Amino acid sequence: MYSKNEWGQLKKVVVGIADNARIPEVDASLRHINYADVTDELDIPTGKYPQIVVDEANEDLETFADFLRKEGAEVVRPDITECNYYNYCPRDSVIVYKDKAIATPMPLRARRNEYQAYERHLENVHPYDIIRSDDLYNTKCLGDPDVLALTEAEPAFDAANVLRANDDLLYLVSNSGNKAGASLLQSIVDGKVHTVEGIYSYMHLDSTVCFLRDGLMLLNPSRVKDVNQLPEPFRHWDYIMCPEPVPIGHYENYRNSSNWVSMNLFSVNSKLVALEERQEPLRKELEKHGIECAMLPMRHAITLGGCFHCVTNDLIREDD
Ligand code: DAV
Repeated sequence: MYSKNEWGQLKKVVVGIADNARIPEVDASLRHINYADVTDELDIPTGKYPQIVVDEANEDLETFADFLRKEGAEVVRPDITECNYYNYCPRDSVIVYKDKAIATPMPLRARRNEYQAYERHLENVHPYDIIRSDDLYNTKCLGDPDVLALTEAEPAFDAANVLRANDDLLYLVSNSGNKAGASLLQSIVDGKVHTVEGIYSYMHLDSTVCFLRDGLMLLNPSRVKDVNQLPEPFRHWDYIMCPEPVPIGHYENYRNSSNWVSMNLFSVNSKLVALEERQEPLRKELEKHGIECAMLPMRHAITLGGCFHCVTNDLIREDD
């Protein structure tokens, strides 16, 4: 059985790799989903990431993998392949839940086969592929942050739009996941999919909400002002409002996330998390709730768009 929450004792995990990471040539999907705010397409830096970024990211991923091994987890890695995007964030391409591993219908065309780099570590993976015709991308989103990138033409979502809490799953409707995607997920999983809308329009849920244990979550106060913006049953959970992130910078004009990737932590269990090493204010808050923090480097979390939650896929955890 696969894991079904974000916090049970970790047994087996995929940790990403940065080799061959690149920004693909601009097409309708990349333009609308990742760069709707860019006025001039020529400002999008396509091609391979600089080697220094890849090397430093790999060093930090290795440090993180060593830490997880010392905590008793089996760590597996994606194969090093030529890629159209990257294998740095295995979180985005597959959601495991109870008896299922679902390669989600990712809306970015360049990412459609990304799960294959670690498919051999999964049992019974179901790929849900889609056409990704131009109708899936809403041109009205260009330059208008209030308009989402995806239409409802076909179900599309990244696995990272979802967080698992035993029998409940929280699904963010945003640029990287539409409502049809939530319905598709609901038709596959044995759990209740709750959608949340209007709190964050860009990529993924895991720099906005983080589940720490059953009944306790970390919230991004710039996106969630009131717990009642969340669906039941999460309105009744205790929560920690995340302190302002300590900025960690990014490499030249490569910027794939906000500073809030600071709260993209990864739980070894409900009492120990891996946290980006400069986030001391968040560490203090977590410690008040009995959660110890391993302060680890992830120098290119903003450059590449992912910290410890994004760069993992926690395949097996003990029930909790
Ligand atoms: O807050 O910019 C980070 C992406 C997480 N996968 C943000 C989204």
